[in-house]
Amino acid sequence: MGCVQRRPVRVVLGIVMSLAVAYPALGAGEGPAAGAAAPPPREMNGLNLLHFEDFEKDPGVIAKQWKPTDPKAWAVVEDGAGHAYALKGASDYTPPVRSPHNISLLNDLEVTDFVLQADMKQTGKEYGHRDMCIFFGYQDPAHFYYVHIATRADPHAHSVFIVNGAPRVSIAAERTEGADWGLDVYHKVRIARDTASGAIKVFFDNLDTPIMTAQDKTFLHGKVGFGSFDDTGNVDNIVLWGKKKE
Ligand SMILES: [Ca+2]
Repeated sequence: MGCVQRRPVRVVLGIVMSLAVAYPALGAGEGPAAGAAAPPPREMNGLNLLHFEDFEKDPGVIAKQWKPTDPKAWAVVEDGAGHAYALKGASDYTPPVRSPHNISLLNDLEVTDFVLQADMKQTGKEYGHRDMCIFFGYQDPAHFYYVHIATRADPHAHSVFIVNGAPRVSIAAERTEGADWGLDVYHKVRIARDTASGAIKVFFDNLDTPIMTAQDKTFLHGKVGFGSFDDTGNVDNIVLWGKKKE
């Protein structure tokens, strides 16, 4: 009985403390916090909520949900008021064709149309190809799409890419000249995919105007994931709305 009575008090205290820590950070205009996040909307663009991950759960449960190219390169770390999923360094992984080395895929879930959102913080040094990546339409190690968000756009950086049994090819129709990751700051990143039209839209902080667009129908379903071509960074508050592959 003693345990039954005490347990709710601990839970409520935990929630109150999480909110108390998280809200000052938001109020100070420092961008999304790494700690507790409000539950996401059940629907986005007509798509149902399929997955929400804030990395505050049991590490064993989290580990089963993700499949990295090298498990030793990733860890759930303390960050600000809570925890985040950190790509700490180079993965011991050589892709079959020229494409990112550091990938962690959300296991056991394939989507067709989707909206994927996350808070992302780049933790590497500043240079032109300073990047973080989002993966989708993932079929196998040589067939997938990825978005590379980097400081300066060029043929191999800051674009939407397809890996289709050959070294990656930029397929962006429109893109900005680059993105400023800044220092120790989380950015809200969102990818919207519509398979009927082939549309791919990428948003960075501003969720109204995309920083990149593309149109492609090569892969109409697949897994999603996060990572970097060859840098480091943290991911938190991952939300996936979408249609599961039948
Ligand atoms: Ca978190």
